[in-house]
Amino acid sequence: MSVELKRRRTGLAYNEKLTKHFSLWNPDFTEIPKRIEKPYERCQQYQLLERCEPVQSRNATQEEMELLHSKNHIKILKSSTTMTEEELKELSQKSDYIYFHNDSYGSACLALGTSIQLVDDIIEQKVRNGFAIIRPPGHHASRDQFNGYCYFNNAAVAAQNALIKHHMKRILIVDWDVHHGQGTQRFFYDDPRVLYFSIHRYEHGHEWPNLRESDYDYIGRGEGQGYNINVPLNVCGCTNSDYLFIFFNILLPIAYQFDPELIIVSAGFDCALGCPEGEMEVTPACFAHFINLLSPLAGGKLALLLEGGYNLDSLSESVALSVKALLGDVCPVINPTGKPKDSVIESVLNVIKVLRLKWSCLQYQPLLNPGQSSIKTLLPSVSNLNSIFQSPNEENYPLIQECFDTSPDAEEKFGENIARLNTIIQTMKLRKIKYKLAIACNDSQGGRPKHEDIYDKLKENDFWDPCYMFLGGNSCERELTNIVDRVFKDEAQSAITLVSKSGEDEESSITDINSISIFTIIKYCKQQYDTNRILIVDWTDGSSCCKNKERFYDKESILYISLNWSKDVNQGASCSCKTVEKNGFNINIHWKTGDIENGDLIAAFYQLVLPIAYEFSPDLVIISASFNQVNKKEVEYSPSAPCYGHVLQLLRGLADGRLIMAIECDSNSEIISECVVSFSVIQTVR
Ligand code: Q9C
Ligand code: ZN
Repeated sequence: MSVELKRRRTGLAYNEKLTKHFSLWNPDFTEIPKRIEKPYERCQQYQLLERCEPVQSRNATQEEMELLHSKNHIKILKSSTTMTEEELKELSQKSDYIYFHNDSYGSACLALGTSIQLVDDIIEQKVRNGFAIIRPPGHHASRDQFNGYCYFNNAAVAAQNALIKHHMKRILIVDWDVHHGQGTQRFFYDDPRVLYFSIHRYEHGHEWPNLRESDYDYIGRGEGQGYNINVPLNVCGCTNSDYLFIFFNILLPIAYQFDPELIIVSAGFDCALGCPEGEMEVTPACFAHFINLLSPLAGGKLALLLEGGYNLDSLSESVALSVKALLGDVCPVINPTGKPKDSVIESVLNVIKVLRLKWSCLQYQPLLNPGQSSIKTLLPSVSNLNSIFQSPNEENYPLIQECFDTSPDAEEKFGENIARLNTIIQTMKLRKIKYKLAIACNDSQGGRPKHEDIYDKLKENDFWDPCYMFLGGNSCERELTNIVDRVFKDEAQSAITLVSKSGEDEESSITDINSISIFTIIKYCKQQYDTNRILIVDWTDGSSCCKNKERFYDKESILYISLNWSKDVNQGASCSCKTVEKNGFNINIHWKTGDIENGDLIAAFYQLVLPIAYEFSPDLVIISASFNQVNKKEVEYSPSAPCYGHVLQLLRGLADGRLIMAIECDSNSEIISECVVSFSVIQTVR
């Protein structure tokens, strides 16, 4: 196997020594050794271990600990190694939600070193991305403070190490643990090189760690202003819809504009369905979608470090599905998304309100008037502040601190969530597919690249992946039904077919031919596979919307979104198509040639295509594409080929990865290879 192929593997870090640390006086205390054993076991059951590259677990060096922690802090932790139980108890009571054990130092040291190692391996391209199944967690630890089961801040130190040792300039830390990572926030509050983004349960300050600084208006300071983003969740029960809403509206646009070189995820699964700490309802499969959405960024350099997660079943399932997503497996289908909660909308609008001056990608949002009734700034009144927020100098905590809400309402909801979780886990259907991509190349049809051309191009660029499947066909129609069969019979995740202009027929435009192919595909899918909902995304040139309108108009089972290029600059304005017709099942975005660049395409996807597609929840996505406008001299601006690769990667999260792409080609094997490469951004499916 070539080095290039090897470097595209996913790293997995685990060490059973990390199970040694536990609470002596309350062995069932939430942060228990099983929290890493069970997820690792689940990965094994899904046969993921053999597909990953083991990452060396190692202890952090003194120097590494000192990157962000004080000598005194390290000394105290080290001294706990030889303490008696009485001494351990005494020390534990000085910190909030912390217990000390003789192995706490050893475990914390190993968890930290392993985090650094994983991030190093990703930066040095030894692995493409990776997951560290570690404990104790880290994001609550600050320079001089043990807090919330955390001793060393794994994510922050790994990021600092990447800044210092690898001279990284832009690192994104995404913290989806249900608690605010106040430790991480404090380290990088003034630093524009590290963008800290956290979604957390806040309840207007009533949720632990009860800090004023966890609210949305803490956006960083000085040079670092705008590089700290808090999305406070003021209600429980937030779902996939709420989280994806936050991803599409804040995280992803800003991440795109920030353009990180590396992404570290403080991956806590206490926001997952069934976790009693978070009382949120993100389903395990949704984490795969988070990863898929982030994966085009930073060249795929994504390091997930385990933080919280206290329901072993939901934690294990979520971790395993995350690792699968890192491996490039298709994302399991999630329920159609719906309207986010009003409270979440309010938080998102508040975040946009304080950040829109800094991040121009947010400026297409309407300017918010603070007096507007829908966007309240619901900070607690001043008289309340002391009773809600923690004072920093508290120094005496009970030895056994309660964790879960035991009110009857919460108990009942908890029971429902567990039942739902169990159903989800038991009925989880995962597509197991040998080939990543079926490519239809019928050499007998003139006017399009032969499969050898594509093959050569891929090899030239070291993108060759043994998971491509080349198909022929005696006729156009046979070829199309063939690729549909491959995709629905789970032989290939996705498929590409090259649609060519037949002969020299001037009357029928290329666009028409593509439409005919799509019709063939749709008809066959409905006949043979009983598909209910098909999403068509069309970015061919010309005004195909006007023609396709008639054809795709009949049924609500087809959602047609076109991002259309008009060859004639004025055509966009004068085209007779309305932007949205037929109850919203036909959506036309008219673009003028030369006006559009990468940011516009990305914005259209985050703002329109993806939210609508996730709500529609198709069982097949058809992409009708042409790339004639890419790389053409006469066009001043146009999205680049890799940018199209990115949006393809985003669409791959839908329909269990069932994507069929019909590309119009005028013999440009270069661009087609580029497309094929975009399906290989992540490593092989085997
Ligand atoms: N519900 C991590 O998840 N419990 N630490 C607060 C209020 C403390 C969490 C109780 C949670 C510490 C890494
Ligand atoms: Zn947490």
